[in-house]
Amino acid sequence: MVFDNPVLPGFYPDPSVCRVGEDYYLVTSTMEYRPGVPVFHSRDLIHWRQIGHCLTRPSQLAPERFPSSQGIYAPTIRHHDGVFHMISTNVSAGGNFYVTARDPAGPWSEPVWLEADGIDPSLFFDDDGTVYFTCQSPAGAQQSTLDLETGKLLAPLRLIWPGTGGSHPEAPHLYRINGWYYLMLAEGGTEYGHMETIARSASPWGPFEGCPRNPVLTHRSTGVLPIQSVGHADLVQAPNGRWWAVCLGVRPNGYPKCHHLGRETFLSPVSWDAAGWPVFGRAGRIEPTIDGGDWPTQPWPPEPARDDYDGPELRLCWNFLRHPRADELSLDERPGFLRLHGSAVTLDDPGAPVWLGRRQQHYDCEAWTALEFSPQRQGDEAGLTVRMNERHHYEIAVTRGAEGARIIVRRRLGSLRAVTASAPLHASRVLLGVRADKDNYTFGYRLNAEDVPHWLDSAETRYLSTEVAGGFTGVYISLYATGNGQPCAPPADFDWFEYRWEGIPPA
Ligand code: 6LW
Repeated sequence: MVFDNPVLPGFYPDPSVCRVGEDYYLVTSTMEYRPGVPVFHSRDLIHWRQIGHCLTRPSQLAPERFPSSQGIYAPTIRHHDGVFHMISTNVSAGGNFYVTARDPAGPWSEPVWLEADGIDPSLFFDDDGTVYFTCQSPAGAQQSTLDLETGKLLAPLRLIWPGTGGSHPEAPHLYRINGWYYLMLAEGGTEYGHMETIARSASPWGPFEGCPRNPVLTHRSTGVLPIQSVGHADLVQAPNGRWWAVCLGVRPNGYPKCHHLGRETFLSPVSWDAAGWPVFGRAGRIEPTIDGGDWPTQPWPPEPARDDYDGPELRLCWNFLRHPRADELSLDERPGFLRLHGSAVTLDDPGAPVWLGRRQQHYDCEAWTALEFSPQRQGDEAGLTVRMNERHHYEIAVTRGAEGARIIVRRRLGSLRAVTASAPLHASRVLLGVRADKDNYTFGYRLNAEDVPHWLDSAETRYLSTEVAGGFTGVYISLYATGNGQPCAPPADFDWFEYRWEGIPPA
């Protein structure tokens, strides 16, 4: 069986995986987006489908306005005694916590908050019933034992392994394999120096002996490889004894290298050498196409490209920005439409605009929406935005100019904000779209679904990249409404939204 990486394209960083019988479950970080921490299910580690989120209620994730790339960091998922545990850090409010569920689709429990500094927490359930809590510290992996009932650490955190000297030792995971305790660690920072190292000991407290081949996974100093920044890995063993790892990585584009889809989830086969150390992929490298050998696959039916907003709930791919929307978004005020009541908050505010987004997961893709909106005041605006953060986004929108409604393309890049194309609009219904390739977004509109698009303007992808915009997230394609400083007078009604990537030829 040959498979393509990433197995979860788009902004799905810091993956963690566990197995229950023949089923695998995976979680990733969500930062300022909600609901928090998506849960994916797979039968083969290659094909994943989302089944829920861990953090769906304000009591789990308070409606605070997390700055971009803050909020929910690196989760770990483990299953023990019929219960799933997801442990993570809210770096903006509260620190480390865990939630539990018997059904990984949810609902998940209220959070149990821990008194422990450090990010990237992890749990390990030993055979004797001891529960280990391991997390990052600036000096390396630190650890304590934990009373799961109360969330109390049973001893002060103790440094157990400093790593191999790389910067940012983080994301420690402890495992027991063949009688050894293995401690795996990310080092080098999540950027191009990222790597994964491993050590082992007869005791969970060390002393840990590092693998002589460390780092066991890295693409640092291999600028030509199409996948970069690999690290932050988690191991899992299949029922047939085979080992695999998930990790994060990026797919840079162009020169100088940039990536705008975020840190994505990759899968690597893992074998063990004669001395009992893991070998990731091919000699510590992960390729875009991997021959996984004899391995049965179980794909899921494809997700529909179009959302008609006919159902009572939003599909799991949709996220809110910083705030769980209640009053400002409705699927039943106008049946068959997603209705947004734009607030005063603008797309440039580090607040919570009325916004609903899905990840851009493919370099070559096209997204369209049908919008019914009649702006009444200058400032009333609704449309489609391609967002990295509040300082780096592009939109095609309907707004009101001096002579009536207009379609505009706007770019917000750092301190620059400019409308770069516009056209008058004499209808209350319009289709707005964006076509993406590796290098450009091209924005257009149609008055009828059968029309050829009027392409208005193009803008470079690289200015929405992590290298330019900073942060830990990736681009979202989103619907929004705003009054730009005052509530938007009319509602914005979106009839449907479509995201296509298969069969889209490169522009
Ligand atoms: C995460 C840290 C990291 O907590 O990035 O790649 C941070 N590693 O482990 C945010 O995702």
